Amino acid sequence: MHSVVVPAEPYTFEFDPATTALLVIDMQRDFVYPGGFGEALGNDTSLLLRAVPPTERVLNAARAVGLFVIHTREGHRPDLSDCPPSKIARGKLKSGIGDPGPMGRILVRGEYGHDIVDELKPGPGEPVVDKPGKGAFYATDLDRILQTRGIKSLIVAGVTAEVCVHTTVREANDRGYECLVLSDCIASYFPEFYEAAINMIKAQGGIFGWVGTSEAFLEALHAAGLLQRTAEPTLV
Ligand code: TIU
Repeated sequence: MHSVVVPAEPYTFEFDPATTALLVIDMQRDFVYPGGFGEALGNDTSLLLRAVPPTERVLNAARAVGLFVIHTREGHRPDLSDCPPSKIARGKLKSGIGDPGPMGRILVRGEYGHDIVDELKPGPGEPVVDKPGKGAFYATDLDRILQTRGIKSLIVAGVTAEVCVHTTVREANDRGYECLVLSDCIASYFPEFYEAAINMIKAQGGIFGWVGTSEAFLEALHAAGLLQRTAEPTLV
């Protein structure tokens, strides 16, 4: 059964809410705020914040219509026993994985910076998958969780577009999941990589999946009769 139809590229994305999950990738303070891993890598983190408000709208809508919601976090055990030495060494960073920072030890589980931003805080019954790598399927039980729920399609949001989002969408695609990536709900430190990441997903007939907007996704939920329209605050 396909009851929701979303205008998307390269063509319409159709999904059954019963077999679809919203996957929110690595919306962690360590990436979107200064003082974390993203800034330690030399990036301007402000570019990532623009994905938070649309993702919050999508998350609220997903909860309202009963979509399964899963969050991921990139990070490591406090003793870094699950972190490849190559990952720690990469970049020759002055301050890197495991080092203390203003939001706690960088990319370490249990630290303030490692956790998900307040706006997108996981709710009850929403699994949080902690992953040591860029892809959310690598060395995690994400596939098991999705299979157990009978999930076939993924609505994807998160950061960063060309790193953890792309790696995860590629992994998901190879496992047979159909992915709709919401373009305004993903972000990159590099505008040119953001564009390329989106283009690479939808090119060649949707070689990795589909690309749509949060607005199109929300409108599709309305059109399917799953989501009530709420009065938007009017400007006076
Ligand atoms: N550096 C960068 O763009 N991303 C990451 O290191 N991890 C994620 O994308 N989550």
